Amino acid sequence: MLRGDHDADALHNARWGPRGWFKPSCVPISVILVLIVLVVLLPLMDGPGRAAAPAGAAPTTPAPAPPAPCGASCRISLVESIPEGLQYPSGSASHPSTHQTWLDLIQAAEYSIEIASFYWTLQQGEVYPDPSSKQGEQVFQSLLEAGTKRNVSVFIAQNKPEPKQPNIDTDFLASKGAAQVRSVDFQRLMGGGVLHTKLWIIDRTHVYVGSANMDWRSLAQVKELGAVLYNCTCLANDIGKIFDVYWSLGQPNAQIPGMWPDTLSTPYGIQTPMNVSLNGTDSLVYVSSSPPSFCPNGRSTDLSAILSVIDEAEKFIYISVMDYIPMTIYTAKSRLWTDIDDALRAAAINRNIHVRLLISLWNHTRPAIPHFLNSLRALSGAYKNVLVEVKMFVVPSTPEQKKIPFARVNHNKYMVTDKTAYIGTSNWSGDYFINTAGVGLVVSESNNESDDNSLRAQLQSVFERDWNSSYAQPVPSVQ
Ligand SMILES: *[C@@H]1O[C@H](CO)[C@@H](O)[C@H](O)[C@H]1NC(C)=O
Ligand SMILES: *[C@@H]1O[C@H](CO)[C@@H](O)[C@H](O)[C@H]1NC(C)=O
Ligand SMILES: *[C@@H]1O[C@H](CO)[C@@H](O)[C@H](O)[C@H]1NC(C)=O
Ligand SMILES: *[C@@H]1O[C@H](CO)[C@@H](O)[C@H](O)[C@H]1NC(C)=O
Ligand SMILES: *[C@@H]1O[C@H](CO)[C@@H](O)[C@H](O)[C@H]1NC(C)=O
Ligand SMILES: *[C@@H]1O[C@H](CO)[C@@H](O)[C@H](O)[C@H]1NC(C)=O
Ligand SMILES: *[C@@H]1O[C@H](CO)[C@@H](O)[C@H](O)[C@H]1NC(C)=O
Ligand SMILES: CC(=O)N[C@H]1CO[C@H](CO)[C@@H](O)[C@@H]1O
Repeated sequence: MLRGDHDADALHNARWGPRGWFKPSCVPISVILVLIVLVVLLPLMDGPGRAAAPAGAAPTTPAPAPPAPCGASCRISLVESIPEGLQYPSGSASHPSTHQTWLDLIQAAEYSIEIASFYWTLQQGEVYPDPSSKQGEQVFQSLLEAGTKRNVSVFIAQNKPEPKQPNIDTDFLASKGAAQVRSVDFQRLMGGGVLHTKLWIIDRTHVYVGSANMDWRSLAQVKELGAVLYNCTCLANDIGKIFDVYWSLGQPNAQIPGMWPDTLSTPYGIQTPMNVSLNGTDSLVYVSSSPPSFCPNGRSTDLSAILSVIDEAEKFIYISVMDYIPMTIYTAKSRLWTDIDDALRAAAINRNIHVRLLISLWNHTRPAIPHFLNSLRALSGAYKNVLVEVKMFVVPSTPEQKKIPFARVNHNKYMVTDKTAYIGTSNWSGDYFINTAGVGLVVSESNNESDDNSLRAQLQSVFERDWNSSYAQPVPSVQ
């Protein structure tokens, strides 16, 4: 962490130290050099770098700075929100809650908290009075305290709110000096889409990535899945570059550059994952990003990550996403978009991979979704060993819970195969891979020995727990 400060120290020693080049005889040259450096660097100094790594050192560095070594220090854990009232048989997979994990992350922060987010309604228990909104309020108060009393720099990149629906939470944090907030305007930058990423980076050392929005319902009333990484500077620095992209695009009048600065490039992608030990398991990891125009050199796009995980599966592909629809649905005219659908059909038919989809059924499910799911399911048995199974997950509600708007849904966005765990932030419709921002954490084991405790194996257990549960129901038939 504080790579900026380390760099500053190194610079300081080089300049003034016993073997530095700053000798009285070269003062005029030095002055010119310093001026050149200032002219080149100053316009770029506006990264989230004050407490974290400065994006500012950018164009002078030919290659991305090597990440801090992680050694065997990285810990990873799945994190879940299980909506109030949902019950599984005892002994089922269970993981730390999003609520507790977020509180722990805020407490752990010494220097910086960077959050990329869609919208903020942590505090809106007043608008939808429900006792379970306490958890969101607690997270909000804890962030406020970190930003005001603990001298932690809080940086928030959010999707630009609609004028009629301001983010009261972030306006408040900014007005108290607790956070610096930037809004990314997709309408202006991309002509559509949203910042849909849900990402936390603490001290460029710990990370949360997953499906949970900055919404009290995401802690108590919506089913969410994510992962938390602790003491993992190498991955946190890589993921920090994705935050830097959002932060730079949140400046007034920002444009998507034709070429991103090299400091935002990454050596880690589909072909060249990072070799890192996670809880002592040798793992291969990379983080993908969407849309493609937000990907500096080396960053794998989220769609290519998903397709590569599908293509590398040898036995099964289990997918749990809220929406699955092979179309673009937020465009003026909806269009067929079959990139993922084709890959799944090819896996089932050409390679006899067992495919299972667990999609959400709730009040806001688009009527088209069951049509596409039934079309996939109908492939089963078309040829020997072709098996595509689909179920829909329903979060039941009491009459009281039914009154909470946009709650009581399985909001998970992940995929697990016999090789790989993919934990994302996007629903699966074309839009998310064309003009909407999201990320995917892709983890596989670097040897072939099956490790019952790996992240992949744990994610498989979560999928099977949900698939086997009474909440997973047949797809409604369509005429
Ligand atoms: C607050 O943090 C800034 C930068 O991280 C540091 O320069 C300053 O000394 C800190 N102030 C206190 C009171 O700790
Ligand atoms: C992270 O590292 C610190 C210092 O080594 C240690 O105290 C802490 O327990 C570690 N956290 C986790 C979750 O491993
Ligand atoms: C990862 O590390 C292992 C041993 O630590 C090594 O054998 C392997 O070649 C490395 N893989 C990559 C992709 O660097
Ligand atoms: C769905 O919406 C209808 C009407 O808006 C409402 O009566 C019903 O309770 C809602 N169901 C759930 C599960 O929220
Ligand atoms: C893992 O198995 C695949 C084939 O199943 C093989 O191609 C690959 O080399 C193996 N990798 C390691 C690290 O053993
Ligand atoms: C990693 O270790 C932590 C405890 O330090 C545990 O909670 C978590 O489940 C482990 N994760 C994996 C994938 O083994
Ligand atoms: C789910 O059910 C299948 C077969 O019905 C079983 O093999 C598997 O162990 C179960 N998994 C979990 C996590 O319940
Ligand atoms: C881009 C977009 O509108 N995404 C939607 C994905 O699903 C969530 C949960 O329903 C919505 O809140 C988002 O608006």
